[in-house]
Amino acid sequence: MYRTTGFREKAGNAKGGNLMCREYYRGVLACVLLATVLAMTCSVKAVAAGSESKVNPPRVVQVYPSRGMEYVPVDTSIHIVFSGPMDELSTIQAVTISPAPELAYPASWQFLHNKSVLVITPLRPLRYSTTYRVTVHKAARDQEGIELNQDYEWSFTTSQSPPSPVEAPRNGGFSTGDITGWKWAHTEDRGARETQWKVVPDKDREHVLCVSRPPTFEMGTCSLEQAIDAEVPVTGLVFLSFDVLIGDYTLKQYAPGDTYPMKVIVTYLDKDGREHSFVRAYYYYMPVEGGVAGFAEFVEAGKWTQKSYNLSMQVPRPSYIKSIKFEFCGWAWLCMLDNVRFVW
Ligand SMILES: [Ca+2]
Repeated sequence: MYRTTGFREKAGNAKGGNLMCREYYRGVLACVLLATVLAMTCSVKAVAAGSESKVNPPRVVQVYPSRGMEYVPVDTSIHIVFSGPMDELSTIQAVTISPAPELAYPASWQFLHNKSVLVITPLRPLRYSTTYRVTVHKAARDQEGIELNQDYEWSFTTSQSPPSPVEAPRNGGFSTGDITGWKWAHTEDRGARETQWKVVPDKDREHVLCVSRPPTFEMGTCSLEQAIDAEVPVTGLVFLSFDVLIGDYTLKQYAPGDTYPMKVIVTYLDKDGREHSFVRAYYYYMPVEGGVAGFAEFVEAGKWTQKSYNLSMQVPRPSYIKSIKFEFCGWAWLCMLDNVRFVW
């Protein structure tokens, strides 16, 4: 109300009690008040500055994403609407975001509407399924050098990671009851007993792939392969996961020749189009001689184990995945596989 009084006195003095002018200025005052309520102080200040020395501290009047908002797209900008024009440097320094997105100065910081709106644009998308807390500390000053009354803080939560655009590989859970989508190959000596695949239930799993070979005197190998032929994002995570179970097997010597009861090979291209392989092998029995390769991992026999690999950590990282292949090798074995999945 002091604003009204101050203005009226000034208006009154200036116009020497002219009633029409008073009415006119009352109308103007109503507009000024409305404008104040709407927090458009840039125009208010021009009117009010001459009439009074006391000025309201700036404040945050609106934010986007709004307080408590969920499912916010990860490529959002963060908008902070102030009650009036702000001092750029102190305002930028007064804003903290947790967890911290990747920001560049000055590219990520844009002031609009006579510097009353700050738009913060991270260099990369925010994380999925993450609650971000934004704080505008009271040290943010307006163009008159006046700080906020108090810190302003709010948070919002980003959307969940979308599923991969394609199911890769197809039928990775063998839910079709067979190996649709996969290419099966096997090699044995002539007359030797063949490797077999079958899709079977196992405990609470409805369909798992079981690859087995009965005891023989000759070495044999088989493989299950699928072309993926998919570009993967050059930033962000690329995961491969699957569940593996290794039963009893006769092979106890893994080198030379990298013969393991089970091996996974992902063939991919880097951003320059060069081909690379990601290889992991699984074993249970300690080698009788020769040791194991660096890419071999011990797994407990007869127990489902979930394997998950962050392929984006490979150097160089994949930009195109060509294929995935599982190899089985030895004189006799029993391996099970389920839930083969790429996620990016
Ligand atoms: Ca399954």
